[in-house]
Order: sequence, then structure tokens, then C-alpha cells
Amino acid sequence: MLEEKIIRSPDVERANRVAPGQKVTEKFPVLQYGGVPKIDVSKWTFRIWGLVEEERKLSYEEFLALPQVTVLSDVHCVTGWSKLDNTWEGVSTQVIKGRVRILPEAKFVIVHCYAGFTTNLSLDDFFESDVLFAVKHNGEPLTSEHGFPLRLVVPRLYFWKSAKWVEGVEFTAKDRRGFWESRGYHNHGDPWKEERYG
Ligand SMILES: Nc1nc2c(c(=O)[nH]1)N[C@H]1C(S)=C(S)[C@@H](COP(=O)(O)O)O[C@H]1N2
Ligand SMILES: [Mo]
Repeated sequence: MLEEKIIRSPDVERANRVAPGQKVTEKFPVLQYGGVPKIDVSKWTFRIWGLVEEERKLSYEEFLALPQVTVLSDVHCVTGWSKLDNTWEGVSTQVIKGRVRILPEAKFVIVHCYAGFTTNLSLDDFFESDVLFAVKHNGEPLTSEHGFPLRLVVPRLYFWKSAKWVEGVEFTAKDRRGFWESRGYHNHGDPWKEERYG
């Protein structure tokens, strides 16, 4: 852990860390649409495309060679549970920003996952300092249930935006609602404003 940077999500500094309408759990429930995929990392790639100067594709090895950070964050699931004090290790979205030239027309990110699952974020939300592509949770490699080999973690929004089994990101000029966002959930999803449905 030589000189590893620990980023504290601003929500962990709140006096009351439990967002309205939420209950704390010590467990780590598993939730998704459909089954849990077993992903073969020798075939897995991380692709960056859309409104970028040059499309990029990284193997799992290349992705792991990127500089890593540790983030401390709370999780708020829209179904009502919150799990406090999670440490996530992985690659900050800031690193992605440094590796591709994003065109000025780009305003949104669509995160693409196994089996066609997507979630959408504004560039501002995607590039917050506590957002990362995680490979570890609480010191342990991600399990398949929780998104192995790679999951996005967006600490300041409801957990459905923290997409599991990520395969790439697409930069777009127009917003496009993702899987849950087009099935009744809010387009943004701030737990402190209870942006649950919309
Ligand atoms: N690929 C994928 N990622 C997903 C989902 C999904 O259906 N597919 N569901 C989201 C929802 S609704 C939640 S609450 C969290 C749950 O993450 P966990 O199973 O690690 O607790 O994953 C999110 N990421
Ligand atoms: Mo969820």
C-alpha cells in the first residue's frame, strides 16, 4: 500500500450517514436483473468508445496495470438498505480521463455491461473524484455476485448506478436512459434527495 491514495467520499463525513428512508445492514445483499455471469478474463476487454478521439480497448491485464486508488464510501440501495464504510480498490475514472481525448461534444457516459445492461451518468457525475472501476471490496477481490471482474462504483448515487460486470464506456452528446432508468427508476438517483423513481 505504498503511497496509495485513500479517497473519502464526502458522504462519509456527514453526521448522519443514513440517507432518508434507508436502514443500515451489515450484510451485502446481491441484486441484479438476471443471473450471475462467470466471466473469463482472458476474453474480457474494457472498451472506451463514442465521442473520443480514438477508441481504446484494454485487456484485463492492461486494465490492472493502470494506477489504482482506494475509496471509502457508503452504499444506498433504492430498495431500502444502506451499507456503510465500504473500501473499494480500483481505477479512478480520472485515469480514464487521462487516457483518452474526450471530444467537447461529449456530455454523458453510458456504462455498458455483460448481457446488455447499461446505466447512464452525466460527465460531471462520472468524473467525481470518488467514482471508480473497482476490482476489490473491503480488501478482497470482487466476487462474481458483486461484479467480477469489474464494477463501477458511484458513491453519491443510488447503488443501481454502480454497474456490475462492466465491459466498457461510451461517451455521448445526448443522454440515454439505462436499464433501470428506463424501467421506472430516476434518471439521476441522489439518495439524499430521495430521487428514487422518475
Ligand atoms: N450489470 C448489472 N449491474 C447492476 C445491476 C444489474 O441488474 N446488472 N443492478 C444494480 C442494482 S439495482 C443494485 S442494487 C446493485 C447491487 O449490487 P450488489 O449485488 O453488489 O449488492 O447492482 C447494480 N448493478
Ligand atoms: Mo437496486
